Amino acid sequence: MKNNLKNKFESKIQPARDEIKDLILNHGDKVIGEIKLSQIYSGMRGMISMVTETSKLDPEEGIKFRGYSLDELLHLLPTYKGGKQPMPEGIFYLMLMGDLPTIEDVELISEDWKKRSNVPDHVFAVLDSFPKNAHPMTQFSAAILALRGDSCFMKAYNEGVRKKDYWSSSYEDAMNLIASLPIIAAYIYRRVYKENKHISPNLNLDWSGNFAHMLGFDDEEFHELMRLYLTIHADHEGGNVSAHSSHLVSSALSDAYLSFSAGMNGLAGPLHGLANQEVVKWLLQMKEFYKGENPTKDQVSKYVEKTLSDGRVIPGFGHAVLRKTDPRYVAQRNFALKYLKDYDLFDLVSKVYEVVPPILNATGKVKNPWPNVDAHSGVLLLKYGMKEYDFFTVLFGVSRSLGILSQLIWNRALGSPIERPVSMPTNIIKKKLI
Ligand code: HAX
Repeated sequence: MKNNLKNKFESKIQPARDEIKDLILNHGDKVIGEIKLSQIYSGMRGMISMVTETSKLDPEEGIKFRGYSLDELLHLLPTYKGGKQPMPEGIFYLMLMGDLPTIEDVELISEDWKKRSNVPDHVFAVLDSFPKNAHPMTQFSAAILALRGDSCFMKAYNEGVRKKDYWSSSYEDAMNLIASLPIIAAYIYRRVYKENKHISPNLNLDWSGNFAHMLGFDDEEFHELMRLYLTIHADHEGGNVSAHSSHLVSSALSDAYLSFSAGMNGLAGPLHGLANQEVVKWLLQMKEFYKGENPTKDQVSKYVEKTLSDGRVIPGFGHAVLRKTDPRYVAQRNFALKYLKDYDLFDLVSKVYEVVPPILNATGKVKNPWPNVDAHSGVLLLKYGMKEYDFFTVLFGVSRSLGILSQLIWNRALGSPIERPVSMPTNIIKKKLI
């Protein structure tokens, strides 16, 4: 089987370049949105200000990857032999190529990533130099930077590559980085929590299965969970903090390593990807508060009220764009209904799902009282024995590489410009208005 993904991708570039050139030429002066003063002071909510091809978030319908809803993709993407969950290789193909992969396309990506999964010794030495209590996301981001010595793009750039060919070496960087992330993440996990006892890759497995194996989990159900997990966290259009920060950094022609590491620093914030660890911490604290008993709905309500009156947010609830229950939450709930029915923490998550939205609604200020992806992911991992919840955002990060890096390849192919919006001090804004 010949791996012609790169050639197939190349054939998509010129038509896409022509399409955008034509759009700008014929419609470049058209207005497609207006900016209100309040948006400038509220984190640019609702402003159309960048182009992302890989996925689009609809407030009501949730994420769509190249036009397909998550629910559709859970049925349409190829699955691993005998399994039911989609393989993340498939969503990567879809985001990069714009159309659905065949099983052969997915297997070719799996094979390609296996061949590319090389992490030089100095990266492990960088990780070994961290104190074990350094947050796993700090270690993850630093290791990605340490890998950068291998950047094909920087080498090509230093050798004077032409702008129209930037995409080719960026493609190599993106594929090499995606292939290597599970090794780095598993190394961090085993070093910090499993007495530095590392597990060699099993190259008979797919990307997710091998990752689960290197983490130390060989239960096929956990492998299926990993496939689901790494698929549903892959992308959430371009405006979220991790995708946007990667996009911004890469617009300066910083290579894939610099750009992706920047995105991971954003993902590590508690209002974004770190929320998955915060949810588990909060659930366990609630259980402890009720002396280890599984709280009743009434007790959950009281705990939620207490969290709010302490001036804290309810982790895993709310969203800057979504206005309904996150379809990624629903996908995980369906997995739990199948495999975790009698698990006490799933029962608690279900009670929280019933209790929190009306309480958040009653505050009168929360725009979306419904759960997001992070409200559910942690308990699934706990159930299979992965208890070290400060590692969970690293798993999210490994998945997010698929969306961020497929878009980075497109940005290079389309010659996306350096990003440089305008900022203003309040006194000038006032002068413009009054
Ligand atoms: N609990 C309590 N208060 C909340 C809340 C929550 N879950 N969600 C929003 N609010 C509050 C905001 O803090 C804000 O209060 P102030 O006006 O006093 O500042 C008010 O409601 C309006 O906020 P909003 O417009 O509804 O929400 P934002 O777009 O400003 O913020 C957040 C969106 C996701 C950051 C927010 O809902 C939040 O903090 N949620 C909890 C943390 C979380 O789950 N983050 C993960 C989000 C998904 C993600 O990125 N995953 O990686």
